[in-house]
Amino acid sequence: MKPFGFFATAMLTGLLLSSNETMAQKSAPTTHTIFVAVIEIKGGTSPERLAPPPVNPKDLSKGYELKAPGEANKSDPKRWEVSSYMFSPNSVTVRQGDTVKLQAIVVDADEHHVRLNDPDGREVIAETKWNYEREHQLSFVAKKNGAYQLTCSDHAPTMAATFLVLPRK
Ligand SMILES: [Cu+2]
Repeated sequence: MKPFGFFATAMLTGLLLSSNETMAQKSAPTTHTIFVAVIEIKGGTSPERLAPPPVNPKDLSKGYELKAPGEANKSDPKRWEVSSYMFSPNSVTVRQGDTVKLQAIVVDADEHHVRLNDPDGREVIAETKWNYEREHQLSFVAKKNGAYQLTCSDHAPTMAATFLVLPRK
């Protein structure tokens, strides 16, 4: 009776293990195509409505710009403007092992020197120039959990996008 009982227990354990293994099976890595627009957003007004900011936004980030009255619009010499370069979207979440393909288009009138670093700060994609009015592609495999950072060195630290990599479920 005992040997049979042991055998039956071993069989049952085996069944439970394989059933747990099935439940813990992870989803297969996938490829995400992310369409990214490289944009410049602007806002402006006149000093009668609101004075220009006391701090030059450029001192906060190279991605910010202030055009003082007289610089923003020749036909409206009082108008002043602030602007910011951005990636849109600038936050994307994927799972570890997924492939991320960026299909970018630069819709502002500037060029951008873009690089990608992994969660440990290591360079995944070396700096490359993205020209205005042109489309650009880059692709990487999200090998590590954590935040991958796409940064433009001309307009850092605000011109950046985060690819948050979560553990595979
Ligand atoms: Cu830039």
